[in-house]
Amino acid sequence: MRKVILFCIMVIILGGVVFSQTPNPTSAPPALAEVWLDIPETVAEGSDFPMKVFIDSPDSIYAAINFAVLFDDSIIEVDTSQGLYGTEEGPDGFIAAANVDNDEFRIAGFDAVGRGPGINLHFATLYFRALRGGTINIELRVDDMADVNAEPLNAIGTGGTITVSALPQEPPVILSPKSITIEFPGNTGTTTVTECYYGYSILNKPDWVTLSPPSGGSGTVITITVDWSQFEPNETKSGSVTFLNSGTTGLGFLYVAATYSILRGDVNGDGSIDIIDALLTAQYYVGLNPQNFIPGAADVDSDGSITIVDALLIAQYYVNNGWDDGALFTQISRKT
Ligand SMILES: [Ca+2]
Ligand SMILES: [Ca+2]
Repeated sequence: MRKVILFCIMVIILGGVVFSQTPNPTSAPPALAEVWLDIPETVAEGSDFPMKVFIDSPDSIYAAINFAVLFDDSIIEVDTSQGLYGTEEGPDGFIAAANVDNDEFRIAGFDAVGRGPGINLHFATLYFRALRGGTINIELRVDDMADVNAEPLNAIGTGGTITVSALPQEPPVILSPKSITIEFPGNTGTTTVTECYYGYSILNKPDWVTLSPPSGGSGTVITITVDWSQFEPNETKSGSVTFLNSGTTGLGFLYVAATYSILRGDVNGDGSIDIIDALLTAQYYVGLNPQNFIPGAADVDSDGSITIVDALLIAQYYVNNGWDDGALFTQISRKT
């Protein structure tokens, strides 16, 4: 019984071979089609890169294809945010569906009139992202391919090799200088990020400083600006800004010290006490809002308010080349 079955199978197989060759028994079978990947040799870690799919089909019009790209998904991944789910049809391509399943990117498509014959036909562009350093093989597996007559088309898939170059490893954010001192009347200082290829962000900082830009990478010059309105006269504050290395979760620190060292009576902060300071204080008192006026330096009699008395005391200082609070108060009390 087993022989009979085997015989029947042989007849069917032979019959199929004979039948398939019957229409034109003298013609050569069509040349093998090839589906291949144009893979960049080297890409940088963290970068996006395309891979083009080409088809060589010298004899046949291809009209349907189902293939998969296989790769090490710990090194690269499909960037499904680009194109149509990580794919884009080439001028000689057609895509009906695409799906990523970890290390396998499957693509299928059909076209009623087909494309080809020809070689170097650009079927599609696939978009990937390099995750980390390493060299991997990429395989292209053709599962099904058919010509425009819906006859199976013998095809091989050819992949290749790609090397992802790793970025330098650096745990913390390195700054130069690592500490800065800012003194009134200036309010800014700078530091430069010297090593942070993955980019930095600011984890925390004192509320009296702002940093610009708040994120960046190697080579970024950061300007630190002090808000003097949060200081009392002659107060010194210090604190640390903590930077986070986005790639390695390493930290970096910048120590900032700031002193609001104002001179009592020097209301414009130019380093000397003169009649201009008296004038500005008088203007402030009558509501003229003079520019560069430092209220913390103007209440020279420390009574909690800025009045014309403070302006007079500053003028007195200028004339007497020193404070003479008692004498001035005597004069004022006589007038009142
Ligand atoms: Ca002054
Ligand atoms: Ca006062």
